[in-house]
Amino acid sequence: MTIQDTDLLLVIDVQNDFCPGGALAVEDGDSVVPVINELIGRFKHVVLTQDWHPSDHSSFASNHEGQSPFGTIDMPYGQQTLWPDHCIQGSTGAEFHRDLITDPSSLIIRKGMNPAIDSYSAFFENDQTTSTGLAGYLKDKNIKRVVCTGLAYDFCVYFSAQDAVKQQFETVVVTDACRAIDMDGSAQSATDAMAASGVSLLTSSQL
Ligand code: VGL
Ligand code: ZN
Repeated sequence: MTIQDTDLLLVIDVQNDFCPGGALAVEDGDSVVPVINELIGRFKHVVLTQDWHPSDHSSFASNHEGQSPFGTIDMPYGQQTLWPDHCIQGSTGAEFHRDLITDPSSLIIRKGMNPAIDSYSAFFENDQTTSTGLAGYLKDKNIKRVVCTGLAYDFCVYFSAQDAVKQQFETVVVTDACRAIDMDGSAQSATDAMAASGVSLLTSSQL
C-alpha cells in the first residue's frame, strides 16, 4: 500500500507494563518500538492510545476475592479476562516506552478509566456501546484508512481493528509492529477473525 494523507497510524498501548519487565509483559513487546517509530515519520496523522486504569478497576484479578490473573469472570457485558494490576493512572508502568516518538501525535486516547468496564478497543469500551470519541475525531479529519500497530496484537490491537472495520474505515494491521499475549490460541483466533472481517494484515515492508 502507499501511505496517503487520509491514512491514520494508530499506535496502541506501547506502555512499560506491556514491555519486558512490566506488570503484564508481552514477550518481545519492546521490539515494536523501532518499527513504529519509523512508521510515525511517514504518516501525516498519528494517534496514540494509553491503557489508563484506576486501581479499583474490575479487570484486575486483585479486585475479585479468590480470583487469579488470566482467569475469567462474567460481567454484565459478557466474559472478562482478569489481569494482573497494570497501567495504573500516573504510574511508571502506564507511561509510554521511553524510546517511543510521541511528539507527532495529535491525540492521545486514554481508555479503561471506568472501573466497571474494561476497554480493549481504541473506539469502544468492552460493552461495545460506550464510545471513546475516536471514530468521530477521525471522520472530522477525513481519515479513510486506519493502520493499527502496538500491543497486544490479540487484545487491544485486535479489538481496535475490528471496531475500525465496523466504523467503515479501511483497516490494516502491521504484523511486525505488534506482539501478542497469546493465551489459549488467542493470537491465531485474532488473525482468523480479522482476516474474515476484511482487515489487511501487512508487514511494515509492504507500506
Ligand atoms: C491490554 C489486556 C489488558 C492490551 C490491555 O493493551 O492489549 N490487554 N489491558
Ligand atoms: Zn488494561
